[in-house]
Amino acid sequence: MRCPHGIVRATDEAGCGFADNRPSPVYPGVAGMIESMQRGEQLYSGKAKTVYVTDDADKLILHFRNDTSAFDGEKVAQLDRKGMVNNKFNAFIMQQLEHAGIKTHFESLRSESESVVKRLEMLPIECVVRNIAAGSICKRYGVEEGIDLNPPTFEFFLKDDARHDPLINDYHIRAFGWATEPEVAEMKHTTFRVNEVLTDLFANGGMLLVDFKLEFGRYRGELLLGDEFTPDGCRVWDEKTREKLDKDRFRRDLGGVVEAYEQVAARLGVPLD
Ligand code: AIR
Ligand code: ASP
Repeated sequence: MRCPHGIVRATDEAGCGFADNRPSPVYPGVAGMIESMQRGEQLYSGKAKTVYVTDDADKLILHFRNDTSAFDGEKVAQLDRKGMVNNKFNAFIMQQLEHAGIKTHFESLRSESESVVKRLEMLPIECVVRNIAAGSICKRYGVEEGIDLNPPTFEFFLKDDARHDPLINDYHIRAFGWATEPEVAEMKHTTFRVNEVLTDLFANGGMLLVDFKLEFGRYRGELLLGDEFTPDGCRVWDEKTREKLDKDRFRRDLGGVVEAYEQVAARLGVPLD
């Protein structure tokens, strides 16, 4: 059954969690929309998510764990509520992007810390757009954190923890067969489009989207946005104070990591309960 917001729900009575006067796109509460999809064998376990096969060969279940890691897995910790927060945060962002015409793998929330997604053939590439200098770009080029980047920069990284995700370019991607030329063009185009959509969204919540990382995969001849969009994979600062509200709080031992993620969620209107 589908509510007027397009959210699949178990019964007619179960609301989708949205008042009708809410601006679309809308976001489903977990209640009333637990999918009947069976969780099968574990396919892969990453640093913060575990991926399971399902009874549908085209679908996977992502389990967002409480584990958090940084510096390519060198620093790890367990943070209460993080799996739940990131699962719901990611669902919200993916639906905002879908609403803006960006194709993603997201299907539905399955539980507090699980989502159903399309099974993609992932490309081993990370796409990073930066609006403000922070993190590795500052170290690499000796620039000061906080400088506005005009135009926003784009970088490809190879997804390879053992090699510390080296910076790569279009030629490496094509020469080593990590993606095709049209896919390279589409990844860049879509990542900049995501930047436009999300920069506005975060600005409405009084926040600066400093930078973020996306991953893409193939699905039935198309390239879809995969993986996740959460405060683990982006930098977000308070617009006025420039307080860090993302995984840099963990990387730099600033404390209040999940509290910051919850604050970002609240400012964006992501329902967490
Ligand atoms: N990122 C890249 N690899 C893993 C992650 N999470 C994200 C960071 C940051 C952006 O990509 O969270 O938002 C750029 O990271 P860096 O380290 O290159 O400055
Ligand atoms: N390399 C990323 C970071 O430093 C992700 C990770 O290592 O888990 O946060």
